[in-house]
Parts: sequence; structure tokens; C-alpha cells
Amino acid sequence: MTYIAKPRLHHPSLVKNKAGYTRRDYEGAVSTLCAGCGHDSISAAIIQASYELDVLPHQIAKLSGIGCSSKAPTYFLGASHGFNTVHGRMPSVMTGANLANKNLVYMGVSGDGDSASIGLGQFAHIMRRGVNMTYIVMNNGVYGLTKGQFSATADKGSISKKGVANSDESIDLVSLAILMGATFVGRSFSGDKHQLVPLIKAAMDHKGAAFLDVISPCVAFNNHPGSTKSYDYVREHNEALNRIDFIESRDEITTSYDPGSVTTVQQHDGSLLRLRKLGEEYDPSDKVAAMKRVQEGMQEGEVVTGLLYVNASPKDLHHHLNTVDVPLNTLGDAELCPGGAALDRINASLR
Ligand SMILES: Cc1ncc(C[n+]2csc(CCOP(=O)(O)OP(=O)(O)O)c2C)c(N)n1
Ligand code: SF4
Ligand SMILES: [Mg+2]
Repeated sequence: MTYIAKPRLHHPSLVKNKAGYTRRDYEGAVSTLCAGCGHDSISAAIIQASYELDVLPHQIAKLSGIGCSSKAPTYFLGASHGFNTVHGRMPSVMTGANLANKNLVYMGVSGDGDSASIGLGQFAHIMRRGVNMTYIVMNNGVYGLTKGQFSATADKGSISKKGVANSDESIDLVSLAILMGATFVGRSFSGDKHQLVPLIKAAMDHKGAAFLDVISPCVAFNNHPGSTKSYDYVREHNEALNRIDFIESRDEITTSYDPGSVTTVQQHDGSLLRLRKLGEEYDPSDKVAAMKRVQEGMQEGEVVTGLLYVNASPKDLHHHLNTVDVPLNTLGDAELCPGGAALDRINASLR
């Protein structure tokens, strides 16, 4: 058995959100991942974010590839649409699904092997096309499911469990996503839910290609001294540039901040991203500065986290293709078939 279902019964006093659902309604099956795996913490953050956003579970579509990370969608959003694709091919399936029905909330879940090795081409193209989605990579620097080989995001010099140093340069998916045209890019850590949950909420609300690289230690194969994706290493080298508070357009603004300590980014739908600066000045709307800061962090061995880049007026794939307002899968023969007379005219024009 690859999953264990949870009992459907809820305690009657569980608090419901504005959509009428409890947090339990956003859960999935009992996880079969290793105890302590970072992926389970990210699943919990996705459940919390979806519950707090009051999204109707049946309006979410979660898609993944192959890997422990790509198994994770079984353990959250059990009442949502799910599609477990082939290794590295989630982006093309999600692009197709989004084209067919743009009214769903799309969540892509992948691993560093799934997205940075076999799926690297697909990763680049889904960012470039601006598919309206939240794309989360649960990044542990190894192929966890196939027993811990270095993945393409493993840092050069990082030491394997057997003591061998990685000799290859790493691929930084954050830099790649910004370069390829993603309009919301952040990085976080599975062990920091206070940073991660608001980032996921803001990414889900963003109307364009949103990418989150979440460092997610693999306790079975990559959590030892010398690994740069271990819990200890990430805690010691985490350089958070900002803390985000996501405020939906309908929510009352209740928190106040000292002037100068907050940057406010208003998105097109009226929602607000309030960024509490931590230390240095950092402007996440400056794409070139974001690329520079991320690269500088890599040179210093820092794990730069927070909202790294955002375009508050994103354009998505449907805008680029100028599709009709209603989802394409709702069009019937009457809208799709031009009729015999129109076909005769087209044929005549080609003679
Ligand atoms: C086409 C294909 N090639 C190779 C594999 C073997 N395989 C399964 S999972 C995986 C890597 C998973 O790594 P990652 O995406 O980082 O997920 P993790 O298990 O670390 O969460 C590989 C190479 C496969 N299933 N299909
Ligand atoms: S092998 Fe690693 S990535 Fe896979 S479930 Fe275990 S800890 Fe998580
Ligand atoms: Mg991995």
C-alpha cells in the first residue's frame, strides 16, 4: 500500500474558514516519507496556506513529476485535482491543463532532480511562457527516491554521505527562474514555516508564473556535516532579506510598522505584500539587483531567502495568446465551428 487514508470524521468544533472548510479538509493521506523529511513540512505549509486563503479545494489542481517530493501531493489537498506525471514532464502537462481551464488554481510540485536535471528544459519554458501557477521545488540537493545521488542543485564541494565531494557546479533554480521570466520568485526553508506560509499564499495569489525554491533537507541521504542542504547548514547560513506579510484585497489592515521598516507592493488585484526589511536595503521589484544579490549570496556561501523578485503587474500565458475570457474547455461546437459558409469562404480564398 503506498498511502494510508485518514479518517474523514472531524471534531465538530474545528474552526472553518470563509469557504466553510476546516484545515483538515485541505489535508491528504498519511505521509509515508521518512520521519523528519523536509518535504512533509512543506506539505503542511501548503495545507495552511490553502486553508488561510479560503480556496475551494476542488478549484485547486496539483501536479507533480517523480521523486519523494513529487509523491508529496498525495499528502496534502486530498480533495483537489491531482496529476502525477512522468519524471521531469510536469511543466508541459500543467501548461496544457492551464490552457484548457484557466479558472483553476495551479500548483506544481517538483524536486531538484525532477526540475534541474531531466526536467530542466521544461522548467525553463514554463517560466518563459508565464503560466499562471505556483511552482514549488522541494530542494534537497539529492535524488532522494533513488537513494541519494547528487542532483544538479548540489553545491560544488558539498560532501556526500559517503564522504565524496561534489565536483560539478550547481544550478541555481532561483537565478534561472528570474532569467527565464518568472514574475514572482522566492526562496525559503522547510524549517521556517513563518517565512514559508505567507510566501506560498502570496505566490498562489500572484497572477503569473510564481516560483518558490524551498530548501528541504533529506534526512536519509543529505543531512550530515559537510552537506550544504542539511538542517544545520541552512540554519547557520540563512540570510533572510525580508519577511513577507500577505494581505488579501478584502482583508482589513490591522498590523502597523515603523515608517521606513516596510516596503509595500500592491498587486493588480489590490492585494498587498508587506515586506519587513531585515537589515540591508533590498528592492524585490528590481530584477537586475535581484540577480546580483542572489549571485553574491552564492559566492559567500549564504542561503539567501525571502521574496527575491516580484513584478506587481504580471502578464500570463492567456494574455500572451489573447485567449477568450471563458475557459477553453467550456467552449462548445457553436463557438468552435465556424460553419459551412465560413469554411467555403476560407477554401475559396486559398484557391
Ligand atoms: C525517466 C526516468 N528516469 C529516471 C527515473 C528514476 N528516478 C526516480 S526519482 C528520481 C530523482 C528524484 O529526485 P528529486 O526530483 O530531487 O526528488 P526527491 O526524491 O529528492 O524529492 C530519479 C532519477 C525515473 N523514474 N524516470
Ligand atoms: S529519502 Fe530523503 S527525500 Fe525521500 S522521504 Fe526520505 S528523507 Fe525525504
Ligand atoms: Mg531531491
